[in-house]
Amino acid sequence: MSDIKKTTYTADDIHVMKGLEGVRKRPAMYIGSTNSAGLHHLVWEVVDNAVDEALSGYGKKICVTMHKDGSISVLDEGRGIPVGINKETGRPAVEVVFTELHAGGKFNNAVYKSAAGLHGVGASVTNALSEWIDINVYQNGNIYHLKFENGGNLVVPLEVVGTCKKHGTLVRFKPDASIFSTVEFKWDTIASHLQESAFLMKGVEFVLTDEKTGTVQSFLYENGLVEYINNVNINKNPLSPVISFADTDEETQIDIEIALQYCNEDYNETIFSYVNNVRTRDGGTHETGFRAGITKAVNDFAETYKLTKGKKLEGSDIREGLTAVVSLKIPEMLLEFEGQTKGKLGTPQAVSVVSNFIFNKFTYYLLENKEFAINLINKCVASQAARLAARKAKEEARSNKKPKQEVILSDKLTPAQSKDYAKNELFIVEGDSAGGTAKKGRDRLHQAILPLRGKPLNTDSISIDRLVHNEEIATIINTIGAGFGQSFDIEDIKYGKIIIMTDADTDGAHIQTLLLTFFYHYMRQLITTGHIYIAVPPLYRVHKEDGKKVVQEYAWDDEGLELAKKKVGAGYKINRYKGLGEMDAIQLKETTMDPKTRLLLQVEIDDPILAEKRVNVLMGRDASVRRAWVEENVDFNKIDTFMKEVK
Ligand code: TSJ
Repeated sequence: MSDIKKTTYTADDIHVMKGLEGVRKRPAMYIGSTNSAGLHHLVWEVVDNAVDEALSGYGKKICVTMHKDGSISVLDEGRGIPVGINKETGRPAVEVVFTELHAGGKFNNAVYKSAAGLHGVGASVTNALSEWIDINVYQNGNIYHLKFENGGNLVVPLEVVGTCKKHGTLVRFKPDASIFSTVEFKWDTIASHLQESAFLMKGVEFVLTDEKTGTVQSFLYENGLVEYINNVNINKNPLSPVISFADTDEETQIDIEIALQYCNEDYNETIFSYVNNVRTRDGGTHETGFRAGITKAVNDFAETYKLTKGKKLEGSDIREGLTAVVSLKIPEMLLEFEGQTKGKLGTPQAVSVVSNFIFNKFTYYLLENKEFAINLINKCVASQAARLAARKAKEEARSNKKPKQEVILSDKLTPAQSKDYAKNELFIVEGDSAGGTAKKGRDRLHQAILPLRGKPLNTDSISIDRLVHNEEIATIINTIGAGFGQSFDIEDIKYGKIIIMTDADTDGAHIQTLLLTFFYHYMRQLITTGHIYIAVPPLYRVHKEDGKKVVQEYAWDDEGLELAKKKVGAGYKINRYKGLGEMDAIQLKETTMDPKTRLLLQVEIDDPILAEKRVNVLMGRDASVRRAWVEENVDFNKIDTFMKEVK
């Protein structure tokens, strides 16, 4: 039995499981939720460990396989999880990894702690929330195996089951269906996570296989971040090829990789930042440094060559139309995260390290590429001019003694009575008839209704210029009241919540996608500051007449339907709603509009690569690229990956 000591399991072992019991009692505390997002967390915990191993330089391939029995496996070509006896616990290290919370990091003294070592809760959480988990370690010519069942009970202790030449780790598990609202792994969700890792780890291959459908997809990027940008900027009009820089700061040992590209006809600034391969969705000191460095490089260049006419460019002028990926590897000693979700880098050194780095590199690049530099500065000057013009127009409007001019509202809008804008809600409703029902069911004080006739836009024919001339879109811009694009000012919005209300079918999803695309492109702050919502009408009404009274319950999914049947009791009837139009005003109010009882999804950008790419394709100049991509990639029933539930 080579180096495994025989272990006897005694009463002492019981405390090991206690931690896992806690995970089963309150899964959301560890994985955020027990819905689809939580389910996929189980996969990330395992994948991230394999990624860490590759990041430390062991193994260049990671395979994820969705199996027919509903389980999923992850295989790497690393050193294999250590199988020797851990002194503290007297058990094999690999067993500890799967039974103790946060145990993974203890055995890992890599310089850069990444995904798993940072905020990851560890593979033990995956074990705790699985029907079974099966582990094979290929190491020292042996195949080691152990298995847990029912949330972490060790049913097959570590043993050698064979010999082999390779090294690596294979972990396969089946999520516990009694814990999750769904145990169906989603190809798109996993593919997009693996692709993101592949962009960040050039030269490491990620292979995703679905045994049910026979689909296999490989992600391997030799040019990492350059391909990341090329991928998201598809269908845009770039000023130059992707520009990239990499280096390690001697003093701090902070490793920096940055890729960037400027595009015309884009006034957003899109920065994707990462620390040790974990996305820092709330930015932090590295983003601050990046912004400062880029701004100074361009400003200094413009000044040296006298390319601006007097007025100094502002940071926002310089970063309009910029897409960048900033990826840092920071030694554990210097790592600091902030914010509730730890999505913001706090490490103070990162400001100057990154700003000096990008200032030096980009300055040199500008000097070496004068034509690009001049084009860029012309673009910045144009942004500046547009910004100043917008401000001037606003100031003039204010200095007009007349009270602030009321926007002429469309006669399609049924306004809210209150002037307390933050409390007001705008419902953008699919179809005139549902609009009429919503009008009757609304709270007159705070809810406004704007019906949209049919699909507001056709993805096959939109172009940026035509878009804002589209009547439906123009009405939306006017109603929200804060301008759009460059002149959008979130301070001016007339509604605290903007709620898209469509039928729960493909057409409805199509309209949602189009509107979200529009908001993302032209009023991005509305999304990033959490103002955009999707109303979720119920799928079923379960009811019966009980004497003179009607007993009824609504259900949003099949699980809810079962519950509703029980609540209503024998003799129930079921209506299946096919659209908003089938509800009367009272029903629509109760189920979809009243803040006390409705279900809303708050739109957030959960998958930035997909969001950015989708928008660039849908809003891009080339209709044929758009059409091809839509046909191949957009399943309009899958846009839920962008949202989280709220009231
Ligand atoms: F998450 C997990 F535990 F389930 C898991 C871990 C899943 C998969 C697919 C792979 C892994 C994993 C862990 N692959 N490689 C490793 N490496 C280690 O655990 C390891 C190996 C050697 C040393 C060492 O210092 O010699 C240290 C570590 C952490």
